Amino acid sequence: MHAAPLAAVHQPDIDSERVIRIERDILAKNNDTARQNRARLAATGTLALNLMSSPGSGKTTLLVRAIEDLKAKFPIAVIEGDQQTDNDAERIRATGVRAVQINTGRGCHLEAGMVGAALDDLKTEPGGLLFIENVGNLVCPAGFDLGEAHKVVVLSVTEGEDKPLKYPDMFAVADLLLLNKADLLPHLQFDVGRCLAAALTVNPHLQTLVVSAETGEGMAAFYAWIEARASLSRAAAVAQA
Ligand SMILES: Nc1nc2c(ncn2[C@@H]2O[C@H](COP(=O)(O)OP(=O)(O)OP(=O)(O)O)[C@@H](O)[C@H]2O)c(=O)[nH]1
Ligand SMILES: [Mg+2]
Ligand SMILES: [Zn+2]
Repeated sequence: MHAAPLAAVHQPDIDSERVIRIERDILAKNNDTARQNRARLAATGTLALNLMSSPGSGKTTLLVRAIEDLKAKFPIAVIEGDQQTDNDAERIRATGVRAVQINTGRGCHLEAGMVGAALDDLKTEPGGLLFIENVGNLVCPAGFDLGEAHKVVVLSVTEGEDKPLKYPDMFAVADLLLLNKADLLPHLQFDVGRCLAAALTVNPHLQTLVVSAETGEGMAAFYAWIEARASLSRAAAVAQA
């Protein structure tokens, strides 16, 4: 996704056809590994969600609240992606669920191979939830399938209502948009309707929920969304067995 344009911009003398070939190979290999991850998760009836957003939109805060509210109903495991630190994995572990931190170093997105390796460590329990928090970045994580059942994009109201139009790829690949930090709306010039319309312009099939990870507003609808899909994953695994 991003390797080619970045390389081409930073080193204009690189042969662009060669760059495109390398990029295609990287994505093909990633897609193969993602298929293996998806098969592994399907076998145990695990519902995997890939959460993506720009840095600081509230992914970890949302996860901590969701885990507190859902951990009595589901076995839950979390894969945390960040360039550096295991701060987010520590925040997740404080809830009592298992979390693996992946540090991507200079890398700006998770790839399927990293998730496969984390799955070896986590050993997800049957019928559970796997949350994958991607590296904070609204651009290239959109291009890398990890083997998840659904991509969830988080956008917070402090980021501006035009983001879906400026970064369309992320909103085009997502199944669900969580518009977070709704508790801050009284303090901002932010038109929720315009923002959601922009997102639907990019992706008419996108589902949208307005939430606050801080106050819990709107979170019940997110849990219902998760529970419905977790039931389907479990039923599919039983049928497959
Ligand atoms: N007011 C308000 N603040 C929030 C909400 N959700 C998250 N925050 C705050 O936003 C900041 C960033 O939240 P994180 O959960 O760390 O965001 P993140 O997306 O995980 O960030 P990275 O992992 O660094 O990309 C923290 O100060 C949170 O307390 C919300 O719903 N309302
Ligand atoms: Mg985080
Ligand atoms: Zn990247």
